[in-house]
Amino acid sequence: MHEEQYEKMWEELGLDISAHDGLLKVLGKFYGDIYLSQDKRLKGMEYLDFVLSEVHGLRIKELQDAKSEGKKIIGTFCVFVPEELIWAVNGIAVGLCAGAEIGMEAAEKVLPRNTCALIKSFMGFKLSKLCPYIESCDLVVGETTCDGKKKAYEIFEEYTPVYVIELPQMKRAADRRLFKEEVLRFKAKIEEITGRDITAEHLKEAIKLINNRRKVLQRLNRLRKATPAPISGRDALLINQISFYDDPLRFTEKIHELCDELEKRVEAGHGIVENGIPRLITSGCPMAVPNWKLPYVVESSGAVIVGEESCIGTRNTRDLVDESGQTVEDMIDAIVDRYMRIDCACFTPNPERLEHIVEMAKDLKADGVVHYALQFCHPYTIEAYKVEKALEKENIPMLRIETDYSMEDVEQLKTRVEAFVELVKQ
Ligand code: BJ8
Repeated sequence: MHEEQYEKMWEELGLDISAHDGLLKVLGKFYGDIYLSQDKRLKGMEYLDFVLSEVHGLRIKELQDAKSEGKKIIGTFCVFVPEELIWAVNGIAVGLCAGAEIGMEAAEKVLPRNTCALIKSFMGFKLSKLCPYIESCDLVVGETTCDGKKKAYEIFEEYTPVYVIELPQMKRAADRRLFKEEVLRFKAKIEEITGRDITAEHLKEAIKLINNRRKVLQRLNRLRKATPAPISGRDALLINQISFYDDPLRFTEKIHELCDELEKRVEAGHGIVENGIPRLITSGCPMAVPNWKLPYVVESSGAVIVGEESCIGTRNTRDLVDESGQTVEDMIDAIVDRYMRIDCACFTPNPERLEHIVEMAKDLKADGVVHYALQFCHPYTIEAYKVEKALEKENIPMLRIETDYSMEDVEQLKTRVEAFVELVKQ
């Protein structure tokens, strides 16, 4: 499709065309500097480069075509939204990204300045008319995770249709009951807006579809145990980021191809870096597209990232939905069980996350952990204390980073990360 045709599509979606052009230019330059400059990239990354180059083009066109066939597009901001229900009614779930600084000024007109960058970003994208994904959505699904998101959705719904799922804050039997009720309420909502009932057959297919996408990402993670690291953390993060909006069937197929290539590289003992380069994992808040700042800083400071303990990472791919259920009721229970295992810092207490981080660090032979939290994110900035203690017990060093989406602190971050890399080398 030609650029002019895309422009027509963006106009029809109501985007601010000149601001949007500016965004695409910045994104292209940023991507070139951070991604295309890497050595020894896998051939399979070409697919990801293509998807990203068409992030506001081809995929949006696909969504528009699906809409004209009567499909509904449902946007989400959190991995707690059980997307299987959306796919089961022949809808399309899209993880809305919220990883750019753009639109902050507009966002700060309705939100306090000291709100986390992720929340300001989704508000800014909407208010500045910059995101074709948000504009394509028939419904955006929010959730009561942190206070910031919960309250921001009340404002967001003045601009776009929003539906909020109540999420418990603890994991007792009563909390599971509450969440199950919420999943059923969401099921009814999705059925209402699509005019379709969720059948056992369709739900089963949807569970498989999304499990398969999780399985290929698990395969990718297993391959990253190899020494030397066969893929950069930046590329692995990008793969995880794209999983939120690409077609799941195509994505799974393409990432399996990439993993085949990776497997050969591992068998040959080749890597993206030299042997002996410190291996780090990042842990904490999700890094949404195009938030590549920290991975770039880490990987240009003499280390390689071998895992992401994050919702755009293992927190989203670790657990599968049990596929043995035969009735809708069985499958809803399996979905509830799987989602209640997510170890987001919004829960209290949250010991599973600490166990998972330690387990991951050992499994991936990581030399250290970079704890990443967005400024003003209370769940993750506060939980960093417990994470540090848990890692300390295992003699695994941790660096605590609090930042936002601006580039102003890059040099300062670099100095701190370089010092940490020196420390873990000893
Ligand atoms: S399950 S991590 S995707 S809530 S960074 S907006 S927590 S103040 S993103 Fe999240 Fe779901 Fe949890 Fe995952 Fe609030 Fe913190 Fe901002 Fe955050």
